[in-house]
Amino acid sequence: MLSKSHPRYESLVLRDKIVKASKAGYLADSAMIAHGRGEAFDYLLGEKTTLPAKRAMYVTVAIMLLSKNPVISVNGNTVALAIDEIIEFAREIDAKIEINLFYRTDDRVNKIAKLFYDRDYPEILGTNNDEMMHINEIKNPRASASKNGIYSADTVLVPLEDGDRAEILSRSGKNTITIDLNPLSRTSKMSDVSIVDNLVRAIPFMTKIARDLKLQDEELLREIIEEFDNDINLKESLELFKIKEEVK
Ligand code: PTJ
Repeated sequence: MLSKSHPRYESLVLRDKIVKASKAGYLADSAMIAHGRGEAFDYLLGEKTTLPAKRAMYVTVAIMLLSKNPVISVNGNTVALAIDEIIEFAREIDAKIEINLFYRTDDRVNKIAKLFYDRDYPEILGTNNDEMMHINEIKNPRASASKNGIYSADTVLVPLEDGDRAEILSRSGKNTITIDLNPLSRTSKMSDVSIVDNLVRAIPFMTKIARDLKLQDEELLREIIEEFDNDINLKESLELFKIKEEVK
């Protein structure tokens, strides 16, 4: 039992989720390494949502609200850390959710799909029953996507995406939005909007933003998007990675 008084309580809760998901058999073998890398970046960021991250999130929500077919991509880590928050966000902005695994196996897909069915979310895409296509006809498993989901999407939000897939998505002309704690990753550099934040903070924050932006004029949403420059924002995100404490 984790004690709430532990100074690293929140971080330990996330580790526990990853460990349980790993035991349940739906995480990639390297999922813990990916999580650990994320933890290290988050530590250096002060485990707080930064101003550039918030800016990128407003732009993300504006783009998704204006999109015809926005899709949120989920992998093992994302499901382990934030499945309920993802469903809530998808419902708030009327987006689809697609299982999109870098290390895809039928068993992992079935296990993840069941987690969505158990939460009364039968419309989950990317399952083994789904019609899968190849983005831009690239015959590479990294380009596979559900016909009604990522394949035909105009906007794709991909937390923790691999660089190859981010590149394929970005080249396909889709609005590619990523959540990645590493501002130097190929994924962050390839994307149209890069949210440098922990997805466990970013997703619920965007649900709140959506509740506000849904009430605003489309013109305001377009202004938010037009004023945004991802390269500048990414540089600002990077500058916030510094050691703020002195060693005694
Ligand atoms: O479930 P699968 O098969 O799709 O596999 C998922 C992983 C994450 C194992 C796979 O995509 C992978 O190997 O990813 P990478 O290349 O290790 O990249 C993961 C990136 O996500 C790193 O840049 C981490 O810093 C970042 N990251 C890790 N945890 C979080 C995160 N970013 C935001 N929020 C997190 N909680």
